[in-house]
Amino acid sequence: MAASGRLALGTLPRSSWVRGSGPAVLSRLRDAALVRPGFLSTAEEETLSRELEPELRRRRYEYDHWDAAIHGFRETEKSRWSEASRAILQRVQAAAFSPGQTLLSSVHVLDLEPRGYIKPHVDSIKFCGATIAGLSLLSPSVMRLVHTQEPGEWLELLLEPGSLYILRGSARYDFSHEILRDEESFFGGRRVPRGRRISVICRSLPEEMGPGEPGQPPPAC
Ligand SMILES: O=C(O)CCC(=O)C(=O)O
Repeated sequence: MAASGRLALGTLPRSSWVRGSGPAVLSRLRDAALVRPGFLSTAEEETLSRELEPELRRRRYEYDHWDAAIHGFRETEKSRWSEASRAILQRVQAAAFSPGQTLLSSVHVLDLEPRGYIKPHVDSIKFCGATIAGLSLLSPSVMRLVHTQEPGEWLELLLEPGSLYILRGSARYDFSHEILRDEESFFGGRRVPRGRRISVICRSLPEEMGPGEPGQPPPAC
């Protein structure tokens, strides 16, 4: 049943997952801000969650200082994965990155508690290249992108569990991104109640950096 539900997702229009301030921004970011709903099978979601849970459980949720980008989170940088998870991450790499792009060697895993959220930010160019790709597990959420110079230009991405989002080029450099807190978690008129959410985020290497020297990114890069 779950599998046929996931197949049906592919027939829905893009507007079911991406909405924006107007047709121009939607068209301009068509290939720069993408959601692939149902990218993971239920079994793949469980594989990742089962592997991550023991590592995350050892950590405490952190709450922000006045200027921190994330509230109510714990995180880890993971470079060793089971064979099954490696296969999933290879699918992410093939779907989101071009063959010429090198990825950061460790994958950022972020666990937001139900009241947790991520404030608007642009990932530092010191720690992250042109592409960010994230898998969402456990809870749906809404990611909002706002143009840093033209705040009237925005996109919202509905991130269901099992979905993959990809931000590249202009969506990554010219727009801030955030994960909305539960009280503000709406996709258009639709309420998207937030529970605990785990994201598994792959990033390309900063353009000027060699593969051996990635820095240690702070929370939210
Ligand atoms: O949790 C996510 O998918 C987004 C994470 C994020 O904003 C970041 O690490 O820069």
